[in-house]
Amino acid sequence: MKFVDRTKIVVRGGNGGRGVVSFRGPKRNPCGGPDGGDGGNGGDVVLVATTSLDSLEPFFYQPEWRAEAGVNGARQMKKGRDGRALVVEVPVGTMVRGGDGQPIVDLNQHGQRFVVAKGGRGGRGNYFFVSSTNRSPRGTRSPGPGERIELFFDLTLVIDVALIGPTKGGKSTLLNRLTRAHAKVADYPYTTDQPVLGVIPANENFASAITIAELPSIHPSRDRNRFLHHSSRASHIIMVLDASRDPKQLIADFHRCFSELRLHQPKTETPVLMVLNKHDCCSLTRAQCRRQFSRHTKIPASSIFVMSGRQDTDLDDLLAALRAPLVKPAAPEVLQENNPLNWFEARMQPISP
Ligand SMILES: Nc1nc2c(ncn2[C@@H]2O[C@H](COP(=O)(O)OP(=O)(O)O)[C@@H](O)[C@H]2O)c(=O)[nH]1
Ligand SMILES: [Mg+2]
Repeated sequence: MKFVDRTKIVVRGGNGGRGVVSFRGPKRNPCGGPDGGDGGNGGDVVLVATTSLDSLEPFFYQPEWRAEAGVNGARQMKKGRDGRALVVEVPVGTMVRGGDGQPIVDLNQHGQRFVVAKGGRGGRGNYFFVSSTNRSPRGTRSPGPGERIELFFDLTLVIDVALIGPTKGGKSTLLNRLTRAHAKVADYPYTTDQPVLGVIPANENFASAITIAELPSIHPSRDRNRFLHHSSRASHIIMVLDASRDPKQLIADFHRCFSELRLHQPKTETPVLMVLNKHDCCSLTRAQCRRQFSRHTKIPASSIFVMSGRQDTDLDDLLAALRAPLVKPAAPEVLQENNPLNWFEARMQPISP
């Protein structure tokens, strides 16, 4: 599956149905009185956030979405049926921007619904215009077109833990150990080129599961590190480093990765845990490794885990640190400054249970 986290789409509400001009009785006989019905309203396009998607891939293949048009009115005052709303599922964590780049809504809760394009209003048939002074109107009101809007989607994964680090540190190995993911493990650089997700299931002691994403390794070329922004909603970041490297290189790896992280994800409150991996190839004891690393980086020793992702069977300490209280996701926010609050509220629909 292709991981797509940015895409542009066009949505259109359905056009309103036409109202008709008609008269009762024989064809075109105004004596029978007008009976032309109204057209139905066009359907809205409604975005719904779901946890069952984790990529914007469907929009990559289908960039245009259109709701159903309203049905035309008919004789005998029959109103046309309203067009059905088009429900478009987007992954939780999708930020929706308008064509001008202005944020519209951040869909960060499962089930959140937002009407992104309104359907056009149905036209009026001539029966609607009957009045004491105009008993046989021949006019109609034209139907409204559905709203057409260009949208940019920006997905930030809603995950609990982000695994980051330089290439070949052992991120994929650790992910596969912690979860049932099948991330590709190989001894060549940049094996993982898109985020890989895994889940640590809930158990009798912990009621909630933990979602972990391995983000592609940090690259010397800055523009290839934009995946790091996926760590911004995580409650923990784990940086996996290769402890078997020369100590100077290890510290340099840490500083390089840390400054890249801050560049793409400036939120400083997310705790960063350090995994010094490949201890099996390291000459120092675990305690020495931890002490030395802590001294040079000022990272507290309690946040440093020296391990061997390949050999260790006991990952309980790391798991206990991850189970520490999770940061709550932000509540839905009003984002579009140009639009008044009531515009926004009218479009935000309640989350169905
Ligand atoms: N000796 C040793 N090798 C490891 C350990 N963890 C991972 N590796 C190896 O390091 C290489 C890179 O691992 P990988 O998980 O793909 O690293 P990533 O690029 O950070 O995802 C692979 O050949 C792994 O088998 C470990 O704890 N000890
Ligand atoms: Mg990998």
